[in-house]
Amino acid sequence: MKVKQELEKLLGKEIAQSSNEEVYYALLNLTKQLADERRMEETKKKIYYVSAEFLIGKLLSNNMINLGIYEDVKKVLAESGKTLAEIEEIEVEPSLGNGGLGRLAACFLDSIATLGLSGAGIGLNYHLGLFKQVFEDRMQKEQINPWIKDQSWLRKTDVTYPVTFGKCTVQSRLYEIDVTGYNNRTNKLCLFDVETVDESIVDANHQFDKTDIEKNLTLFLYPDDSDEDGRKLRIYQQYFMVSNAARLIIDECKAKGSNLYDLFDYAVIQINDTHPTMIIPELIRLLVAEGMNMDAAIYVVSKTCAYTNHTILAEALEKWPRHYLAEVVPQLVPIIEILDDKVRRRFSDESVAIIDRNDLVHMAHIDIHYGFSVNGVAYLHTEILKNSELNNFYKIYPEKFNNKTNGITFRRWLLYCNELLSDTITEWIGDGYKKDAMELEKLLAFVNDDDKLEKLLEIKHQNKLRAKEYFKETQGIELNENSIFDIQVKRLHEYKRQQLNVLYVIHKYLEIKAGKLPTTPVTVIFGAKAAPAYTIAKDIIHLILCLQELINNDPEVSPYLNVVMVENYNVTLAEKLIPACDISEQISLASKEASGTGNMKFMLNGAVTLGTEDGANVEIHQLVGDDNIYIFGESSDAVIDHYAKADYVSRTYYENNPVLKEAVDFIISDAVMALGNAEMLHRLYNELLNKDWFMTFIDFDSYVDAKERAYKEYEDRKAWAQKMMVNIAKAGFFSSDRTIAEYNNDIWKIIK
Ligand code: DL6
Repeated sequence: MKVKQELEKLLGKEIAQSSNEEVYYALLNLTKQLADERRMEETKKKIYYVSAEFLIGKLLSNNMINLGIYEDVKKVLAESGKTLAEIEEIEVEPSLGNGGLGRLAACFLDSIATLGLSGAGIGLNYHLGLFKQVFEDRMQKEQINPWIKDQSWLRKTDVTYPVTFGKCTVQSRLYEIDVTGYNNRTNKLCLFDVETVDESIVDANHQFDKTDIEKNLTLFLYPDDSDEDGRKLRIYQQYFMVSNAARLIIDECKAKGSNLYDLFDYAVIQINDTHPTMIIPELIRLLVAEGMNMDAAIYVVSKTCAYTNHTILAEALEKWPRHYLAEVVPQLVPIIEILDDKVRRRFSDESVAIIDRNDLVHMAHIDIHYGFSVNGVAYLHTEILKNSELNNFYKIYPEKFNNKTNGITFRRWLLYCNELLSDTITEWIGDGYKKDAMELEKLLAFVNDDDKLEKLLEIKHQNKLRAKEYFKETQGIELNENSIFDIQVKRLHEYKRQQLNVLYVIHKYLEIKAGKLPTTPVTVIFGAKAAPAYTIAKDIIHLILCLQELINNDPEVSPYLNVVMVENYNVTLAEKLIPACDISEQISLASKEASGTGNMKFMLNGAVTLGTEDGANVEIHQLVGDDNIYIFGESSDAVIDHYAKADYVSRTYYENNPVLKEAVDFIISDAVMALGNAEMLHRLYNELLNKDWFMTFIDFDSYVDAKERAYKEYEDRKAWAQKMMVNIAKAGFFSSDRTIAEYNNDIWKIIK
């Protein structure tokens, strides 16, 4: 295809004569046309990945890479005096996800299409997304994040369904976004919306009438659930998502010839965490409405649905009061009661019941009893599910449990975000790794090749310069490209322990003040959004922003240590930060991070992990060996034991460790209080001292040791580059193409 002619045909003029915005929209349309040409006939069986989140990121470059026009477009733009980077600035990042769970769903859609599997994502079209984070007075403030433009990747369809709740019926509308595979088929992301949604009901403080379902249903992802109306709104959203999904799936299967008794030959439904769980009773309800008897419907649905668990945190394993469901979706309650009754007849163990003694409906229990597969997302996580969290279920259904270690798409997280590195790898080992990521292991041959090691260091430096320029321009942030980039970017949560990193920063600050200077300066970079109602998480952000102000403005310290918290961390910012990173902070309390996927992205881009033996860090450790990772902290067994015995007392650590005490006390020191809010800082201090549910203090010493070791070893540039090379070489296992091939072979069986 002649890219220049095609583009100029769409523009009606020369590229050089067109604005960046005109070029962006011409590229959007060209890409959509090409994606459409790659649509293929569907196979009999299709995978439906149902998820509350799809954190898809900007799509233009990713699609152009997958469609094979990326290089040509870049060349053509350059000939006309334009760069792709400036064109991409026009694109707004869709706000359809929150964190790892949503980004995983996006990577999976890419790999499903890349492996040539017939599949679709199904979710909701949130108009205002999660929220846009801004910092005011060194605090997180939330703003609406509208992202839908007149022209976008969304395609309006004619598909609509009436969806009935207890109090009203709404009319849905299906929108689609094409999902391109790398040199392969085009699939779809199906996003349901409600015709009557009204963005104008949201006031300047982000408040809106949570009971006005017709108008608010698809406004926000994860609306505030700190009150009853908020929690019910989440149920409305979940039911709306799954009722539409169920009907779409039934219609598509019927159109392909299913008589519904054989639904499982036509569809497999992957339930992504518990948000889509109601698809099980909803499908049963719809099949019964089609004339099937209840037992047959339960049998068919149980053979069609599979469940992925993404967390062992109790707060995220949803339990809804039965009376909420009775109000919002009364039609499902009798079905859920039948499902519960059948479980109770088979098993006397109260802990596996669906409706508990407090009348709470355990969504995960529905998935496990009435799905045919239950998977965790990393080896350790699945072991914890089998041996402790879900052990009572594992004893009943050992055959259902399986592990699928997460993965990431290398198209976005290497080829696109780190072109310097991917071009260099191609020069060294050819481009086979783009289709078979395990070929990256060929890089191991260069682990003693000085020139190539030097080149890796040079690429890292270039990526730091690129990040420096980007953050200067977009956020006014100054980054020192000659410093160690030590990065922790992920959702803000106490279990992820940003607060542990913060305590180290304070410790380092105090050391520098006392005259102990690091050899190479360090920049500790954070990026994280806190859930709007999560008070302590917002307090942690506040502390980071106070320290940023204090440290970066202290002439004694800032030449050696800087703290940076980027605003509104999202996929676009991740693409800039990850290639520039030296040290990847993966410091969750062992047993709490199901997998992590940021850890894989950093590794692939040549960062060295500093982490606990948690989630997929365990597998990274095994792959790269002791010399190429910094592991610290209590083991997951020890942590689980502490919880069981309830014997962790944070104050004891504080009282017995003067270095830790000094760092903790600094939170409420005059220096910090002068910049911050006393109530927030005291609350955080007291939380750590009196509760510290995620055991920050237990790992403080070993964290400081590991970090000091990493900083010291960074000084030996050759040895560090060798660690980088090994990390990149061993990252192939974490390609989402591998993960999806495993889902297909073990669970979905779309292509045998
Ligand atoms: O599986 C994707 C992703 C994992 O990598 C993270 O470790 C895990 O925290 C995340 N889970 C969730 C669910 N809720 N919580 N917490 O986002 O899934």
